[in-house]
Amino acid sequence: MNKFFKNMPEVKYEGPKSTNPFAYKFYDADRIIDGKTMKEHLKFAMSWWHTLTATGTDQFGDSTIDRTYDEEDPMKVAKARVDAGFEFMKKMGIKYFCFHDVDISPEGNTFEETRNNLKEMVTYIKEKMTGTDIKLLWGTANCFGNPRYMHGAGTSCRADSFAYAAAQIKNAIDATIELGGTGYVFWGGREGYETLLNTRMDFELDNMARLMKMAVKYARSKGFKGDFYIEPKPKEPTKHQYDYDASTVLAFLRKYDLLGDFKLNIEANHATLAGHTFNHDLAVARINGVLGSVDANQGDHQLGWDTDQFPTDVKEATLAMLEIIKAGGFTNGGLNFDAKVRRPSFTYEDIIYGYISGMDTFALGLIKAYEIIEDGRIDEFVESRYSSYNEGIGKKIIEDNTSLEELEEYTLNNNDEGKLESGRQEYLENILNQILYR
Ligand code: XLS
Ligand code: NI
Ligand code: NI
Repeated sequence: MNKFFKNMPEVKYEGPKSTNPFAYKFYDADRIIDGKTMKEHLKFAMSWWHTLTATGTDQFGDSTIDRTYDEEDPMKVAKARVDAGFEFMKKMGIKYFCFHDVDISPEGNTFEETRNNLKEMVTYIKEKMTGTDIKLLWGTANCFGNPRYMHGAGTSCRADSFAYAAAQIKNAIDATIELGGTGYVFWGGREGYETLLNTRMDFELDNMARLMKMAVKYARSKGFKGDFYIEPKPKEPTKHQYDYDASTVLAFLRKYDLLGDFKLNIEANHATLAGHTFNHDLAVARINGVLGSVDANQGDHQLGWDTDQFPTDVKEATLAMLEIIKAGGFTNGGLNFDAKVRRPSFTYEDIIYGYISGMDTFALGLIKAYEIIEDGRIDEFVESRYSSYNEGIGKKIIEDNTSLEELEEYTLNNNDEGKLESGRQEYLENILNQILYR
């Protein structure tokens, strides 16, 4: 059990006063809040890629982090990674994980070799899962890293690249089903464009939908009952990503009649790159009934790219949890930390600290979100703000029981428009801070 995370104790809840760096201060897995345990509310998941494979490379430098787990042969490294991952999840009390095909298994020299590697790794992971309560939250295919996807995958100008992506996705779906995953994600890393001078946008979007429809048809035929997700992101790697934000993705899903099978996987740092708050994109998903799963991380206010940091911002987490609670909580989805330790944080301990910060931040967010709901002042204010629609002409408007003519008549005879009331943003912000910091 203690091969990689040596000399590090199991991480347990010790409460806010603890100074033990290897303890949760707020995440108390079995604490019941509103009839559900914290672990059921939050459904934390480990991201295979950032946690077990990412080595700290960036545009300016090589790896700073060794993730070879004392092995050299790629399949042996992949298996050691599974051992390390399960050791880590058990130590942290994390019950779910997520992966891309290439995170769990190395690419071979031919597609057939790649496919065989994946099958072998799925068998290995399945054995590891046996006898544990660790589950797969979602799987996905990395159709962006390999140079063959330089023009896109589903949106590539090359039919062979489209076909290769389809073949890869078929196998990633098989892996997801075999491991009991309840979700399958499409994050279109290269599904976008750099310039309209060489791009047929309509053609590419039609093809992207074609690929998704084939994926749904195939997965359903194999008995997959989970959700498909699109993960919106506005830019990076391409200049114009087709899945810009929650609203853009919703329009796409409606146009291509995919709403019955797809929900959204909202990522914090992607929402902020789109110029929104995290809770804005969660709210857009919620009010449209498609809030499926969440990639929890945070960006950096001074940097304009996807920094994928572990969340530490309790206010942001609280506002996010409010949306998730209002959406009725997670069913097939959960909270995946699409987050990585910083490049100079190269030790195994650093991964543990990263997850403790993310999990404590969201646990505190959950607690504070319920405190806001129980306090009731914010909800009460919002309720009263719209009260002119509870009777009279307002009621007629929201019951779709009036017309421009009637409203003109009403306005002509209305000698008393009544007084407008303050939006009270500052009053509400004071309540929020009072609850967050008491
Ligand atoms: C990249 C994405 C990616 C997806 C899965 O920005 O967040 O990690 O979550 O492909
Ligand atoms: Ni991201
Ligand atoms: Ni993500």
